[in-house]
Amino acid sequence: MVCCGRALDSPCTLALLVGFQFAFVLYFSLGGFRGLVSVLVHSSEPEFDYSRPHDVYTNLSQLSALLPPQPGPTGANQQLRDCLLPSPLLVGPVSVRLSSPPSLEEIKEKNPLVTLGGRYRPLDCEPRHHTAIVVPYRNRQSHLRTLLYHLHPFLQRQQIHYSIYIVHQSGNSTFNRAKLLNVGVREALKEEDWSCIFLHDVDLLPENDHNTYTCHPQYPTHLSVAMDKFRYRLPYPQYFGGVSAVTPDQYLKMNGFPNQYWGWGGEDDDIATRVRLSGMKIVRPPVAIGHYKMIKHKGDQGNEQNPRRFDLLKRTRLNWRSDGLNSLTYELLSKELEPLYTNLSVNIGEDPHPPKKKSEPPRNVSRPTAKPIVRSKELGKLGVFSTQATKLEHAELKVANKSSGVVQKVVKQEVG
Ligand code: UD2
Ligand code: MN
Repeated sequence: MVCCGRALDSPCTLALLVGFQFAFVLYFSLGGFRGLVSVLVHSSEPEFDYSRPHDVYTNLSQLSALLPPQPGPTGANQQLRDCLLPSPLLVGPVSVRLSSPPSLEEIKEKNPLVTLGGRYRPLDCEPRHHTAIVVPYRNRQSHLRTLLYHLHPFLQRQQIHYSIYIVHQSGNSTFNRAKLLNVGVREALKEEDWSCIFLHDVDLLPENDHNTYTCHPQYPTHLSVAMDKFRYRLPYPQYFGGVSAVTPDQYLKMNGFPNQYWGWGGEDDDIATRVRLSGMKIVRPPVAIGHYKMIKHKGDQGNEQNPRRFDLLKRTRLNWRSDGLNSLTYELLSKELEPLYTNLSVNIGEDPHPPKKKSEPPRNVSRPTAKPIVRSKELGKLGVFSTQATKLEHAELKVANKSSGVVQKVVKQEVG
């Protein structure tokens, strides 16, 4: 061979060196191993153009043309064909209106086919899916209007049969999201044989109607995989907060959700752990589809960080079979069928360890707005966390530190 001689400065060695260098640079500029794989395998992720979203009410006038229902010669017994899959009404990315939501009356006018209790069923085809949307709630009036304005047309285009349940925690005791979700599931299933139950934060708005509000037959689904507040990435692998979905069977299998998380944080990680402990796993839509915007907000009075969440999370393995759906107690104070939602007002009892009343610092510094920074630390503390998440956590931390000294301060407190 002419080329590969012994000397280091031979043309062959130099070419090899340059080649390696080039490969090295390419490897990292493509985002390491993952990036390289996705380029070589040519990822099958669907692509959407989020820079030109449709109005969220697109295609709905077609549906309204069906009003009033025509009872025809065979009347209401007329057999409907099954709704098509996927729904021909879907448009992909939709714009999200975050500020100054319309009044409830205006929203109702825009959604003439929604019936009392916030229910909808397609008029021209037989729906394949029956979904209850359960929203834990207290004192977020404008967020609720924004959600209703957005979600009703979004869901109607998916041609599913659905109803929206707002589970309102009455009184001033510490907020308990997971317990409210338990109540919502139980009350919704008393009303109807729902095939799927969505657990939905009031401040999250889906941005792509291909993100269908239906359940996976075997496994719990986590839908809000890419949120604007986390720069459209999953903050860490076990993340289950925001919007998720279970079938009644999956819910039973995991004994529902914990009742003991009073205050902010931890409950969604507990739920994710229950999924695993009950022999299931979490499934997700592709990142390109699971886009959400979160309405920016500060911490709520009565939902301060739960200081016991670390201890509770350590005990999920011991507690999940005894704390959950099978230990749920509450008092249903009222059930009102409002035009755009069913309102369940509940007394879920008192926080057994209420936060001590002291002269508090201003509310907006009592807890971070970019949650996973703290939560990743929480899980890291418990030793259930992967190195990948820790890397992400550092990346998030850098971003947050740039924009907010407050976040940095809180993280230090958590870690210290
Ligand atoms: C995160 C999670 C959320 C939950 C929470 C910790 C995301 C996008 N969401 O939300 O799923 O795990 O952390 O508990 O990561 N709420 C009220 N009134 C209140 C307090 C809360 O209605 O006074 C409801 C409302 O539906 C809200 C939800 O509870 O969206 C979660 O509370 P949050 O929005 O204050 O917490 P956040 O944004 O950190
Ligand atoms: Mn929120």
